[in-house]
Amino acid sequence: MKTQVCIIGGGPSGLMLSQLLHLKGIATIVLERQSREYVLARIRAGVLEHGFAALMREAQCGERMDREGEIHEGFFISNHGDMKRVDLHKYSGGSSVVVYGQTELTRDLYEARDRLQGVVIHNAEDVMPHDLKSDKPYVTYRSGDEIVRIDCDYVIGADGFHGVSRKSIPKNVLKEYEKVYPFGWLGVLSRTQPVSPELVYARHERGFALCSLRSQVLSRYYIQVPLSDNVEDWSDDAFWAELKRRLPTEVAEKLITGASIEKSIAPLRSFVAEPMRYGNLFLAGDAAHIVPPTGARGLNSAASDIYYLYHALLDHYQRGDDSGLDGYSAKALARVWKAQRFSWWMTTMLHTFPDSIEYDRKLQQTELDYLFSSEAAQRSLAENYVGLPF
Ligand code: RFL
Ligand code: PHB
Repeated sequence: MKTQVCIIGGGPSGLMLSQLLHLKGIATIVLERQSREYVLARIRAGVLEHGFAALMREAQCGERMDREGEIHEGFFISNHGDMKRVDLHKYSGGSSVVVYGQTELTRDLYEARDRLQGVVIHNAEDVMPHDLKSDKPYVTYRSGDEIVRIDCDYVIGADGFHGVSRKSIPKNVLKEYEKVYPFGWLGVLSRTQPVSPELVYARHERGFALCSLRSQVLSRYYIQVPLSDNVEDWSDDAFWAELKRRLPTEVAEKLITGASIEKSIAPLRSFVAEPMRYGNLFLAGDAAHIVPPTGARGLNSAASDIYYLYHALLDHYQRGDDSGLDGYSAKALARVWKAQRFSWWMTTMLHTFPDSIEYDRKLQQTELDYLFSSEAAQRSLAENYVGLPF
């Protein structure tokens, strides 16, 4: 097989890039290790910044997001039960975020790919990029007993944190920065009315908690748990009881509980790989960087990579201009590191660290006091949460 751009990974990053390029007449093939059902069963992000939403519209798949997604102009931070609102709209110069699940967004992208008869190959095993430093790179994968080869101009590594793309860059070329947090988030999805129309991020000595939502009938809640905990340790009843303990009384009293329809633990980690290009391989999204979810930045950082890559590839194919491709890694990383900084700051301010000393806890408290006493600090938070410009 032959294509112009071979994309490894059929998550939001890979599908979005494939759709955008296809609309401009650039041929792509997407190779996805899992089945479509598997990809669509993963429950992940819920908050989209406007840059991402605009990209969805440009990819001609924003219709359902615009109809069903909720615009949020603020959220709450509770500090040991004392709840204050962050006015995103006021402090970001009129911006906001869109609450729309990654699962729904991925479904919309798959449907858009189907409408244009885009090629997405599922259950592609042993995917392997080759000859990345040459101008004739290719990707192989296994389908049953058959090894299939795809010749291409460029390979995009959009295969998430555990993918093969980043691992195919020689160790002496790649520099990896990593910070592993000593806790995870236990998340529950339930078919219940959300406790609050806006998200509630709660700091509590028992651990962080977050009240989020997917719609007015679907809630998403998280609590900080030690890394040693297993999902099986947590019955629904134990989860609801612990969540209530960490929320302000007036919120906990209103909480509607129900059976969980998904329950999972995600470890918290910050990670960046530099550079994001090796020869004709370009990394995008979680394949190159991940953040702890506290700042809702993960998917939104993937969006800016895709935006830069899309324009760089357009410049190459339409005008023979390679400056965008040459500058991709540096440009993407500049924004990636700002998302890292913000996610680290939110995580540090709101979680309970098992090894913290009294001094650290005093600083956490002071950080929150300062935040709500300073318009400049709230402006900084809002500017980052709604998304820095691409
Ligand atoms: P994905 O979604 O991991 O997709 C990569 C795809 O590549 C496939 N793959 C392979 N395919 C072929 N060959 C191989 N060798 C392959 N290896 C892997 C995988 O099957 C998969 O389908 O990466 P992508 O597209 O870059 O998207 C990134 C986002 O998924 C991620 O950043 C967000 O979910 C992070 N995140 C959040 N981001 C936000 O912007 N806002 C949020 O509110 C938010 N909340 C979250 C989150 C992530 C969470 N978890 C579980 C880590 C909440 C949570 C709990
Ligand atoms: C979610 O709804 O899954 C969610 C929302 C905000 C975050 C992280 C996760 O910061």
